[in-house]
Amino acid sequence: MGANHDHDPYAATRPHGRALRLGIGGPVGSGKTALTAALCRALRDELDLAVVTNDIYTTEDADFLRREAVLSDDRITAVRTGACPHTAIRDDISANLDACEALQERHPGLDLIIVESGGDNLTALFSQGLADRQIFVLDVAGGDDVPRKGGLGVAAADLLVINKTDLAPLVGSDLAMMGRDAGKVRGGKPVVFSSLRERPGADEVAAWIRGVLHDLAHEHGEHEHEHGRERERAAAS
Ligand SMILES: Nc1nc2c(ncn2[C@@H]2O[C@H](COP(=O)(O)OP(=O)(O)OP(=O)(O)O)[C@@H](O)[C@H]2O)c(=O)[nH]1
Ligand SMILES: [Mg+2]
Repeated sequence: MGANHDHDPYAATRPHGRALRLGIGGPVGSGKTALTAALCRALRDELDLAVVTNDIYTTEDADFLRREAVLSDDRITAVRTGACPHTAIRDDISANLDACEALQERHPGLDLIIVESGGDNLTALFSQGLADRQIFVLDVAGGDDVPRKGGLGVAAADLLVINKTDLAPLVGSDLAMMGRDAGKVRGGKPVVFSSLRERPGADEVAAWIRGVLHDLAHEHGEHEHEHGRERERAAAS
């Protein structure tokens, strides 16, 4: 499994010699593991991928991903946080960083490491020292007033995913209102609606990740170009 790196279109997205680290956070049961599994299936043939999961006492999320065989076992690492889940992604990120570094050592060509947080509250965000980008997953059955109430996760994540749209008619959630309210607090950052039950491909989220990698490669290319020009100017003077 993993990408063929004879021709490595993503090499330029690793300017610091490591994979992009993507955090996936959100309340308990909103669909973080289901999304992680879907993304592995969607991206594993084009990207060199690994996953870190966080659970308080168990390794259930990692076990699920292994059972589903979304990646080979040596690409899935479980971190047992043993405390509030947000502590491990925000305040003391060392166990997660160690897990990422061990994966990186085992698979030097990694393009992307997905770090799934344990289910938490609406204010839980990843430290930027751990995640380069982050996705926050809400569940429509958690209440259609959640985006209006805001909270750091809803407002600040790079991508907000409102999942389980198939349940909206059953629980009476107003999806249009959720989208409008999320838009108001997110300052133009993207929002995606998903039903991993009805559309297990997570196409839009996978496309967003490709876009992030593409932009990073472009930025890196510009940076290299500017460096080259500086070197030329220095040589000419
Ligand atoms: N109806 C419906 N169920 C979903 C959807 N996405 C996930 N689920 C189900 O919701 C439950 C919780 O999903 P998980 O992916 O385990 O949620 P999680 O956010 O990882 O949960 P924690 O890690 O325990 O916080 C599972 O039974 C999933 O099958 C969806 O789009 N629609
Ligand atoms: Mg989970």
